[in-house]
This record gives sequence, structure tokens and C-alpha cells, in this order.
Amino acid sequence: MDLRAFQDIVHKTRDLRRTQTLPKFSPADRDTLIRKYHPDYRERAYRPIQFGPNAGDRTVRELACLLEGESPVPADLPLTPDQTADVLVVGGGGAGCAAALHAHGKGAKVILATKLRLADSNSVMAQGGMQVAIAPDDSPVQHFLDTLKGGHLKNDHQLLKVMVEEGPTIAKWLVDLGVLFDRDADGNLQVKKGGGSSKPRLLTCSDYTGLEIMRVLKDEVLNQKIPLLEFSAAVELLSDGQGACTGAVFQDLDNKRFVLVAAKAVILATGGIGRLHIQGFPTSNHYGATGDGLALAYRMGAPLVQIDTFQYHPSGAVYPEQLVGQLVTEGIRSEGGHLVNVKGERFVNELDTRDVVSSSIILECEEGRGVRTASGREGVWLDTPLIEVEQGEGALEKHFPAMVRQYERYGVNIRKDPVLIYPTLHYQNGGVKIDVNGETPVKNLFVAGETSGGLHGRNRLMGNSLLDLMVFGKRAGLTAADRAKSMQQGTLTLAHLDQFRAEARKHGVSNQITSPMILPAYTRTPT
Ligand code: MEZ
Repeated sequence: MDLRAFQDIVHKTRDLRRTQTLPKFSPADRDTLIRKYHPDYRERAYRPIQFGPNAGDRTVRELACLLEGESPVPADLPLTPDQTADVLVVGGGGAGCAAALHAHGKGAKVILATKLRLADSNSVMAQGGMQVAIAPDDSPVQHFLDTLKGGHLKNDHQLLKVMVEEGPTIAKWLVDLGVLFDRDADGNLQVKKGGGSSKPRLLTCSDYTGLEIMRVLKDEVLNQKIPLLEFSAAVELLSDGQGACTGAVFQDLDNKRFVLVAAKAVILATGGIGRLHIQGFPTSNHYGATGDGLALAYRMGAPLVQIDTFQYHPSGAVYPEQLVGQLVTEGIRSEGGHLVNVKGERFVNELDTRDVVSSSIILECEEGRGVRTASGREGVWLDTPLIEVEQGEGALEKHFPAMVRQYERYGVNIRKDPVLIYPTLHYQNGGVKIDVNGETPVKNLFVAGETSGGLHGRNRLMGNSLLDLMVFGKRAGLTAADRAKSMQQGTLTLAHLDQFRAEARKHGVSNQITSPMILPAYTRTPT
């Protein structure tokens, strides 16, 4: 059977499904489901890290190799700085821009470095929205409880409290800067419901929320004339020989030369890890999401938390091939899109938490109720036309203009036909340990956004990432700027790297990959 014949089953069962009662999962059922089918529980995908601050902790093999990897920086690199800053921000996505703007606003001399162009990031690709408790019947406490439940009670309470409480102030900051969030007919900010949330709490800009936020933040960074270092990949941090961070080494992607920036404080905001393709998963992440900040912070001695848990977003595109792994926003399920197996049945509450929904899709496919494409991929249907059946013609174009176009480009009309989806590697739940101001246990080294860990527990809720970036980008920027006022620039050494290399030798770790990876191998032009 070709895909079209399978799609007919989705059309034919639509009316029946609208009245179907969904399977109800008890907490024990959910736990069993996750343990059996979620990729986080595939024992063979994991191994202990051999040395460093997290020695003995289990993580996925791809990340363990990255953390133990060899720095490209030679031990005898001359350590004369090419540039100096009070606050050096590494990363040009949402967290990096927020950190740079707030540090600059406090009067710090800021440099914002990024390995591609300003705003090339996962932030710009965020679709479904930003959670903020602003509705009259909602509250930061409710937001806290939903997030804690979604994270399996493993979230850092202090970080979470700060995030939910500061949400409304952050939303106001973004609106004042010019972000055009969706509004209702009276002009009030509109909130939508996301998976795992008890209240509608998502501020959206159709299905391109991240693009709209980054349009404004990027403009603001340029307006404020914050000095940029683009196409410059951070490849090592600098230390004062006594454990404090004093700057970073970059590699110019054009001429491969090393560039040194001395800084009183460094903020790593390098984003996620999807392009490591953990366990062979496709990813929704941008090409630069190679976990660079994790490797850099780890070599400096910063401990990582919850690095055994990753988010596989339930709806990654499976067909057409050009879109494999790309996000199909959870917003479509929030608007009522059904997940449907090959028999035309729903099998999970589409707005359950992502780990439950992803595990259910994997279960359906493993038990033979998935749909196979000609290239051998497997998935289940997301019934997109149902939204127009329920809400009238034009509803998909209204709520999801970017998604309609993303598929149209390859000849797929999501208004007429359902789309095939399967979990895609979307987010790293853990990361570098930070305090409420984004500071790591390494003095003067800050981390903000997806590179940090602890806030989301073992499963992040939809829309909490954009808020995380803004809140902790701001806090890291303000604290780093304050710190820089009261201190002198420290000396520049690679003492931590010497120590790291000695540890690697001691543990017999050899044949390491070069770390950070900077870009996945398939993006490099063969030489
Ligand atoms: O926060 C997210 O990951 C998100 C909103 C994704 C989406 O499905 O749009």
C-alpha cells in the first residue's frame, strides 16, 4: 500500500474518532510505559563518564565521548588577548541575546560571540510559544506545579520558582521591545493550552514564536551596537590557574585562526545537543546544536546535572525525506489534532506530557501499528485536516502559516492530508549546574538556557524553554555585569586544560574525538 491508501484510513475514521474515548493511564501505567519505551531507558545507549567532575555518572555514549574529547587548542598557544570585555557572551540565540542586552544595560563592556550568525539558534526555530502565567485564573504557583509534575518532581525548586515568578515581567519586557504576541479581538494577550499544562498559558506568535522574539532581540543587539564576533566558534575557556574563568579561545571558521578574548566573566549560552543525533535519532535542532558549551564547561571543572535525560518531541516529520526530524509543533495537537495509528485509532491523550506521548508512539510502531514509508521510516499520523473540520476552512493557515508552507514546499497539503510523525530529538533536559543567577560552581563562569540543567527535571513542558532563556539570560547578564564592576581582569592560562589532559592520560582515554564538534560532519565540505 502506498501512503495515500493509509491516509484514506485517517479520513474514513475521523467521525468515529471524534467520539472515541481515549485510554486512561494511571500514574503506574505511565511509569511502566516510559520505562519500557522511552529512549532514556535504553540501557545499551548509555555508559559511565570516565573522568572529570561527573566521573562515574551515566550518560548517552555520544555525550560521554564529547565530554572526554580532545581540545583543538595546542598547549603552547600564545595567550595574548586579541580583544577584552567585561562580559563575554558565547552564543547568539535567545539566552545569549538576553544576557548581552541586560549586561550592556548595566554598563558592562560586552562582546557577543557566536559560531554562525547572530540569531542562528534553536530559539529562532521555536514554534509553539512561551509559557507565562498571566491569565486571570492562572498563577505562577500553578505554573510551578504543572512544571514540577511534568518534570517527574526532579526539577530544581529554586530555579523553577524564579522562572515562573519572573515570567510576567519578562513578557512585559518583550512586549515593550516590540514582540507581537497574538492578541484576542479586544487586544488582550491571548494564551493557548500546551501539553501537560492545567491552564492555557502559552503566549504565541502563530507558529513562529521564536522567530518573532529573535527578530526583536537581534534588532536590539544591533541597535545597542553590542560588538559581535560572528563565525567564531568557542573551542576552549581560559582560566586564571586558580579555578576562575577569565575568557575564551575562539576559532575563526573562515581562516581557522585562534582568537583570544579576555573577560572578567563569561556566559555560555550555546544551546542544545540535537546534532549529536543521540541514539541515531533525527533532530529538530539547528546545525550548530552540538553541545559545545557542555564540553567547554566540563573541561573547566563545572559539574553537569541530569545528563541522562533528553527530550524526544513526539511530532517530528517522517515524510517527506527533506523534512525528516523537523518539528511539527505541539500546537497542532493543542488545537485538537489527533494522533492516529495504522488502524485509524487514537491511542494516547495527545496533550499528555511529551515523554508519555513519545513513548506511546514508539509502542505503536514497535507493535506493528505504525505506518512505513518507501524509504523504510516509520511513524503514526497526525490528523491535521481535522482542525479545519472542527474550526472551519482557513484554521490551519490562521494558526500554523509556517507549517502549511513548510509542507507545501514539498507538495504536501496539510489542510487536505494528515502528516506522518515520529519522535525527534528536541532538547537536552539536563546540563551545567547553575544557581539562580546562572553562575556555575566555577567562579565567573555563567551558563544560561539549554546548556544549563536542573530547571526542567526529567521532562520539559512545552513553552518553558523560551521562558527559561529569557529569565536566566537576564539574570546571568545582570549578575555578570555586577561582578565585572568589582574586579580586575584575571590572568590567562590553560591550566585547567593541562589538568584535563593529564586526567585523560591517567584514565587511559585515547582516540578521543575533537571536542567541541562545532558542526556535524555532514555539513562540512569535503577537502
Ligand atoms: O517548547 C517547545 O519545545 C515547543 C513549544 C515546541 C513546539 O511543539 O512547538
